[in-house]
Amino acid sequence: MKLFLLLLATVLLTVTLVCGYVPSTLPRGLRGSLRPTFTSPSSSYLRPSPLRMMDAAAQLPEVTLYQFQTCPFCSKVRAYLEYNQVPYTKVEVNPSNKKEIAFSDDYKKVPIAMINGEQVNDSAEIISRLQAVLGRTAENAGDPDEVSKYRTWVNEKLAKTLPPNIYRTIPEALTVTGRIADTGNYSPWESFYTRYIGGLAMFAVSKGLKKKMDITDERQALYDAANEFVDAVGDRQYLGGETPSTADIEVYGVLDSIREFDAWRDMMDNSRIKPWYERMDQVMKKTPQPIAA
Ligand SMILES: N[C@@H](CCC(=O)N[C@@H](CS)C(=O)NCC(=O)O)C(=O)O
Repeated sequence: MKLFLLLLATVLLTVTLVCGYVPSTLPRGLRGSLRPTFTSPSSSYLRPSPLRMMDAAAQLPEVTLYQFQTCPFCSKVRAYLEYNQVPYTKVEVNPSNKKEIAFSDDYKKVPIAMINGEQVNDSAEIISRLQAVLGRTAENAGDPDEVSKYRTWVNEKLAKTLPPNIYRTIPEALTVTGRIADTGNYSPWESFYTRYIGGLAMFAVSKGLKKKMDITDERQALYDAANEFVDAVGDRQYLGGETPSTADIEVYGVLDSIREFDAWRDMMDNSRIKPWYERMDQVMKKTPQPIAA
């Protein structure tokens, strides 16, 4: 019975990491500690580049991001912050007890951001609020309708193709849960279970997701999604034209969350996204990354 409960707890814990397909309710014994893993870079490092200069009147906001390191929606927000050279503090949330976001009464998902002391929930909302604070347009660059369409597509389609791909085989699933265990805010016990039992559980769960999404070949679904975006970009450098739109930044952020996995490498080799991705890499690498505390 105890073994069954532990197994169930781990399945729920891990499934939570596939972004809310099942609500996470876990035993109190599985606890982590508040651990801000990154602090803001020094202010001199953060001077906006001429390319991405903010409105003169706009101030850099104070941002704390409550997140899971491996969550695509969190990666999307990080990409937006880093593209715009906004310093932020990262707080890794323990997926089992979520005590780091205990202040949030109703909303229990990540990302949550505190922007100038105000709580903002949901990746799209966070990015919208940042845009307002930074004095930027919603699209950043490009046609507003097209950018808006692909910003919705990022969450509704692209992000959903990731779990069946990253947990496709047992070795792939174990690699992913190993990475989650390494980067997440876990106790040693949670880390062990997430890595091994969670990996096996996620392999099984991913098959259910695949069926639910009516996907026959998960890799092909990923390549098709990547190619769909590339086709939308067409002859342009980015969807935004000469500079990335908010949708470019969001697609990049979501795909970057699987960068270390086989699915990402296969996507690079078998879809047409590589040239766009490399252009985005260049733009993103010009931005400073958060500094480990
Ligand atoms: N629409 C939300 C989705 C957020 C989401 O599903 N987050 C997942 C992690 S990737 C989560 O917090 N799951 C935990 C839960 O559902 O309890 C967004 O874009 O921020």
